[in-house]
Amino acid sequence: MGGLYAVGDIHGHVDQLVGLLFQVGLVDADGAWSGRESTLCMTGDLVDRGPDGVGAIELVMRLQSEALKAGGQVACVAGNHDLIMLLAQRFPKQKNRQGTSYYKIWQRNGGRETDLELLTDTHIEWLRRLPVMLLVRDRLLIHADSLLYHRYGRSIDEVNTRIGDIIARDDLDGWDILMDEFATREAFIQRPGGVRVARSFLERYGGTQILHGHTPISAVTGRQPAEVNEPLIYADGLVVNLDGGMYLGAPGFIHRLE
Ligand SMILES: [Mn+2]
Repeated sequence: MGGLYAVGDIHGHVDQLVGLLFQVGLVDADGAWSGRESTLCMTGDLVDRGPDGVGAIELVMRLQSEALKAGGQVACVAGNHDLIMLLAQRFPKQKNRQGTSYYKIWQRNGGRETDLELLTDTHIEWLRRLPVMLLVRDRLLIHADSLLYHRYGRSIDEVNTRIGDIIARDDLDGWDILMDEFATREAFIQRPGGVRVARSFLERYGGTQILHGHTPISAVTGRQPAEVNEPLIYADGLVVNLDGGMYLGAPGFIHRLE
């Protein structure tokens, strides 16, 4: 079995990601998967706020297929930015319960017009099928440090199926609720309660450690984004925040778990 690696929210920073992957040997000088049987976990938020969201989608799609052929894996969950871009693409004029159009919400959240122009049906289908939760080896991979997942089920399959249904059926009420839920964060960080919350989350969904993005580490620690070069491991080691804050100008990092 190869190594286990994880990276946080990319937000369109494709060149930076390729550079980081090259440093740890997961891609070669041409950017092709060279990680053999290794596994790379990604927390989602591939798009928005950065230069090349569609390029990030294409990179992850390609690395998934190259890794698979090599006996490795690139596991990626959907982040709220990936989902809101889907909404803006499909229902730009539709308004949420607060009366704001999805297009405007997406734009306010850092949506890039060029990404929407470059987005193809293949990208859209791939995004629509992204899971929101995965067990990778014994790590529980999610996007948000939030208990929103509880609302959708008691198992990984149930959560992925219920959220997948909302997306597949274009259930706009369901979408509204999902987007509101994705605005929450920091569920595992309170002291001392966070440890207990993390433990019960892991008991419910499985795994020994939660991997998440969504909340830049600099926002939690008060450090400068540019200084963040490692994950924030907290809640007695039960939770790993991988969001280096690339969209804030941080260098980003790849965390080796095994
Ligand atoms: Mn993010």
